[in-house]
Amino acid sequence: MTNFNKTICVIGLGYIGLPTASLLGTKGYKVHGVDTSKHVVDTISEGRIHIVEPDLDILVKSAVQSGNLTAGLEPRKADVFILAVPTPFKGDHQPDLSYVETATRMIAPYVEAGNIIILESTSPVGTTEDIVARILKDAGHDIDKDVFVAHCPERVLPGRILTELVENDRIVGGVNKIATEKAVEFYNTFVRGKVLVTDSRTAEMAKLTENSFRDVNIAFANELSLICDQENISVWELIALANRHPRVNILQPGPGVGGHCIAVDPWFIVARAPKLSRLIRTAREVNDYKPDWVVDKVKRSANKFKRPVIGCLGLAFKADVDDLRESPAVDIVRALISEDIGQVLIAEPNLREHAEFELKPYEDVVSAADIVLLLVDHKEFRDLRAESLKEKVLIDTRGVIV
Ligand code: SAJ
Repeated sequence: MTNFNKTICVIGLGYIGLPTASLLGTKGYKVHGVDTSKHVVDTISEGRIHIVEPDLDILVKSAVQSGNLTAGLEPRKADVFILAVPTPFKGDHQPDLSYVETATRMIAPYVEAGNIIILESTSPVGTTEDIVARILKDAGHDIDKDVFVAHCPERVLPGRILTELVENDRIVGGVNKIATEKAVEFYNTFVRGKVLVTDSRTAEMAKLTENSFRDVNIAFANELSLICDQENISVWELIALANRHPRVNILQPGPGVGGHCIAVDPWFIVARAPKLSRLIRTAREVNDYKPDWVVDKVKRSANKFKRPVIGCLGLAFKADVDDLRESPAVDIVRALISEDIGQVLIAEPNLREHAEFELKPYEDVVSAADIVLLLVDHKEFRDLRAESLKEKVLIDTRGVIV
């Protein structure tokens, strides 16, 4: 398959869809991206971006300027359709697959014999077959002969998306053998990592497994952090020592697990196998409890003061990003304010402003604080030294201040 003259339609221009669309636009494909937001479509059409990701602005600008990337509210006919829409969960931790369903219905009238349809959104087992393939079948397409439906889960790390889109190994699973072959051929045109071959259900489960593995490992670290706090042992020293064993590799504790992936995906396994996934569910509960524990710890320290100034360092869900989705730091700051535990000052060096919180330079927050609460290990905070904070109470949820 040569890229030139091949057309691609990407549905969903968010953190995965936009980098993918613009990358393909610079690899010789003619790409049309679709989003439900007019603001997103207008921004991209002007060669600009609506999300923060290193180097994405340059890539989008060059793809749009070359005419290889267009954006619109409606799909167009294409050789390959890529669905990169959100798959959140509902209040009861059940997956919300309405975006996948809507996106598939949206492309169905544009799909023609010979087309490849790929679901990249992280999805519960069976989604590619039961939603994408079924809707296309109901629309009159022969999914065994004419159109080729496959799942290829995205696996990129925010902050490194453009590198990982090309370098990471990819897992590709079709709803049948021919669909797998067609999808593998497509990914081999732009992926430098290995394209690993399986069926769609295993591909779906593989993605959920990767993020659940990380969640369970972080839950182990977070549980150790509670035990060590009670035992007056440094959990970071403990983990560093244990990790010197050749077969031990524990991740780092923190204020909780955030982001739109690791805090969400394990629930997709639990939803389909509630009785069998006790460890995965417990890990989620352990990680979700950690922000409450941090708030309690601040409260206990605050009791020593009349009305302390609590300096909160960081709001993002992890280091050196501006992404606040599912961020435990935000939940903690909100709880400290709503419970009126003291005067709360907030620093987030990756944001200029925030709709809900007033942000201050981190040096001012540190110098005014009675209690310094480090929530995110941003590079700006890594220079702080315990020695210079010894007049203050220090609660370092990431173990960066030495
Ligand atoms: N965290 C810890 N301790 C650690 C590592 C992470 O508390 O030792 C926390 C972070 O602070 C953050 C959360 O976990 O709140 C998640 O951060 P992350 O860096 O582990 O992962 P994400 O959500 O940015 O990206 C993950 C990646 N998955 C894996 O590494 C298995 C990425 O490759 C996936 O593509 C992405 O989820 C996704 O889109 O599913």
